[in-house]
Amino acid sequence: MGGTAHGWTVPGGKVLITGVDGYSGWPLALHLLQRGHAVVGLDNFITRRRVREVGSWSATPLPSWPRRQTAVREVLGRELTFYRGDLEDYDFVRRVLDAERPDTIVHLAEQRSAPYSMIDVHHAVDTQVGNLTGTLHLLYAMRECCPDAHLVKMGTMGEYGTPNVDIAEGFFDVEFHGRKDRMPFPRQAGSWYHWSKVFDSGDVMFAAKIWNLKATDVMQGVIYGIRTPEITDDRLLTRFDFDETWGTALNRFIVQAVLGVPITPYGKGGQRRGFIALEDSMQSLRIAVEHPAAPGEYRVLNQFDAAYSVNELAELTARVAGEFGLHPVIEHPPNPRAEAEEHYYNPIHDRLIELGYRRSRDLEAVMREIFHDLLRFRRRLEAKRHVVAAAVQWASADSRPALAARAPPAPAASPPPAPVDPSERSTA
Ligand code: USQ
Repeated sequence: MGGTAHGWTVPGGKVLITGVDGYSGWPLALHLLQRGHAVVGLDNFITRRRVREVGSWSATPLPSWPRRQTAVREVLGRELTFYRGDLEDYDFVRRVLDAERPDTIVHLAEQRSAPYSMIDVHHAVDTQVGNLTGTLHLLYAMRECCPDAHLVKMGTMGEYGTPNVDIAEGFFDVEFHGRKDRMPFPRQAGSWYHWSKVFDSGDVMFAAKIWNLKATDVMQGVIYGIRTPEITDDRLLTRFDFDETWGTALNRFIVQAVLGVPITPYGKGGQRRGFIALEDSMQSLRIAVEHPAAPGEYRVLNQFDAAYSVNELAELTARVAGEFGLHPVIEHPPNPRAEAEEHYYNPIHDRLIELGYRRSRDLEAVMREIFHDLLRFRRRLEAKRHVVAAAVQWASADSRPALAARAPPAPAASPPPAPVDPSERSTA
């Protein structure tokens, strides 16, 4: 039972979430608060700025941070403590950990987009330096201020790539030249972003070993969805990205169906990935928080619910779209990425199930829910339809001209003015 120092009786105790303003961070805060945890959030709002940088915004209008905090108080009747600051500032990180002494740190505050990391050299460097610096700062500050805390670090299934063998859950047994050992499963990432997660994994594994820290590395599959049970009021909606840089596959396919543009499984469309609903990703993170790793343990959880090819998702999207009177076509644009388009894919994902994970939502039901919500925000999608098609090319060293060439719609199609965000001066 964690949290005894703070008087909390729920396992996991006081939880610090870095990146609390993000797509996953926000619903995780709501979920853990509802569950009875004390939650402290930290963010520098950089995702809002980065999404604006590529000319997009969230399909769901995002309240300013102060309004989010007020909504939590009014709807959930709970307080969400918050620190605004940057993980690249070590003094800030140490001050927060020293003041809060959390039982658990869920580290989500990283640049999370593969295409964004592939725009050009500056975005590649920004992604890798930022992600690794933040993680190292957290590890050092944990060592200094709260060495008994449990770190739950957001990694990605994409670290493993798509090998022609089953993918182990972190470690596997190897026999080579007559000798045996248990070793980390090989990493073959597919973007500078995914490689930053590989390097992070090595750093977390090493820190757990030298400083006896408790660490869980979450190999997260592609998340889809717009709601969790705690989102009972529009003020509690999380962000929902759909542009080519920030939107993930299924979310984008549904937006394409709503906009009446072709659904775009890239290339042959046989790319298989592990997918998980937003609600179930929150369930999994909560399970990781409430079942900490042991001191010195570096634990890996492959966190996805089921594997689908992007073709399967495109076909399902088109079918469910029909229920909403939409009749999208499916096209196969040339793949902007460098990835296998037909391959074996069978990652093991047993540990979360052993810890109690159960699928709470069926894929089609979640799709209907997304369609239902997005149709309400259709004008916000219309206003940004020019940023949906792929512009960032893996083969190019500089995709900035292609990004800049995307023309915004004519003024007549502009949306109503967005609510003003006092902390950011615009919505994201
Ligand atoms: N894809 C298409 N058409 C599209 C968009 C994507 O076919 O319009 C394909 C991609 O080529 C890829 C697959 O769908 O084969 C997944 O792409 P994605 O953009 O949904 O996801 P990805 O870039 O892999 O990254 C996302 C999150 C990242 C997380 C990762 C988990 O942005 O933060 O780490 O999913 S995983 O994919 O398991 O690595």
